[in-house]
Amino acid sequence: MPRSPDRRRPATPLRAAGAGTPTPDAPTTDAPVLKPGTEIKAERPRMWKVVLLNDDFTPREFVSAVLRAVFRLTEDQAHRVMITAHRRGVCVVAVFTRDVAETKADAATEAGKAAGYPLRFVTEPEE
Ligand code: TYC
Repeated sequence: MPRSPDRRRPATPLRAAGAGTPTPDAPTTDAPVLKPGTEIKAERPRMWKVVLLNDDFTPREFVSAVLRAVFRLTEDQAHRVMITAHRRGVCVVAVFTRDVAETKADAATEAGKAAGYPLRFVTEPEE
């Protein structure tokens, strides 16, 4: 599925002064130039939640089995997540980088679809 770029991240990485030699065809005007020796700290990538949604049709045992297979939860963890979604409507399964969260949510949703169930997992950014 196509997705839009994350606009909250700066498009241009920070460069320290002297880190690269400007060339005539490489504009440097919008690249922040830092004093030599300035410490550059990388930000941690934003993390994404995988959220399990309740429905009225998917059998509980099937939900737990998918949680174990796709998210590597133990039997006890899978049961707790499943029963929380069943009672409250939603439950956070785990948190990953965006790509991993989307891949796992899609795989888990597809496992339900392949078995004829409306089971759904969605992703959302943390914070
Ligand atoms: N509510 C479902 C039932 O009663 C079980 C279920 C639990 C389905 C959690 C989805 O995310 C879910 N069979």
